[in-house]
Amino acid sequence: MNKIILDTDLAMGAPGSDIDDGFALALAHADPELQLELVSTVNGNTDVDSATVLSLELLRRLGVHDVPVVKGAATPLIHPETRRPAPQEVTGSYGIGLSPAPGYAPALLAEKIMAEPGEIDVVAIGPLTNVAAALAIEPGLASAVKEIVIMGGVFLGITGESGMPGEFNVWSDPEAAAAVLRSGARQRWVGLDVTLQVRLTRADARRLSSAPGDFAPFAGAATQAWIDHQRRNQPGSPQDQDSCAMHDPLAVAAITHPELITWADARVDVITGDVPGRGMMITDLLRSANPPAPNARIAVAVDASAFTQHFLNLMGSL
Ligand SMILES: [Ca+2]
Repeated sequence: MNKIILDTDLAMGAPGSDIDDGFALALAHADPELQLELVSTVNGNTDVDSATVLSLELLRRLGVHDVPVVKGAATPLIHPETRRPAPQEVTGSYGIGLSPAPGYAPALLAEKIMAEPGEIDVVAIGPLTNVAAALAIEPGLASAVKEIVIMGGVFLGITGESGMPGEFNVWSDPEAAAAVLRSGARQRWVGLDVTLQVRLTRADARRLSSAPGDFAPFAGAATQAWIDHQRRNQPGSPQDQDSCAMHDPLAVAAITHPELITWADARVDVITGDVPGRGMMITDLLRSANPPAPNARIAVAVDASAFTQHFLNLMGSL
């Protein structure tokens, strides 16, 4: 059994919102080899208050009543002015009657991991603000965490967008990503190089919609809505393709099924500061005569059909 903490900017459930964090949470619950210890929320795709109530709401929908949710960072490390207000139509409508755990995500993350050194993986599927803060408040964390598995980065290419040449989670808080990369913690990064290849089609969404259970039909409808949203807003982009990428669930799957992915050791740095390359990764694949010391393992290829089979099998059971 693998104990994990899921750190997420979950938005699934709110109309027109991104869905892959929600699927990642569902996969963490459905995988019999995973034990979800804690959900921590972070500003990213959505504001942190919305992420918190939507996480509580989704756990209720999944019938999970014993996993605490704790609220984390409301802004990136160095851009507090980017804080977004929590929309009343979300915070007033979801998670009614449920409460997050007291305290703050970085503190609870550090406490849980230090209480069981070498036993807990962190799966980080939003900006890395909470993880960086946890590493800062508890210097022993980098060696006590079993591993940090991150959905983030693009290592072998670029997005082709000048406004966001790197991947969203890293671009949102590259200073936090740099802190994680420099921490010495064992870490694997699952980036756009592979996550754009694992996709749900409209046919997959229809199959989910017609499955029994509470989650699958809800998720099927949310998937159709998200594919429609991408088609309207990013037509022809790698995100679109009339299907949607399961970025975050692939990071969860990497814990129990690392064989789905081809990994490479690398020395990774990230461009920080308010510069045009903000959030881009500099990836050294250790091929020179005197390579630098590796600090991460990165995903370089994926068996997309094997992932989709694993994923849909488990989703159909919810
Ligand atoms: Ca996410």
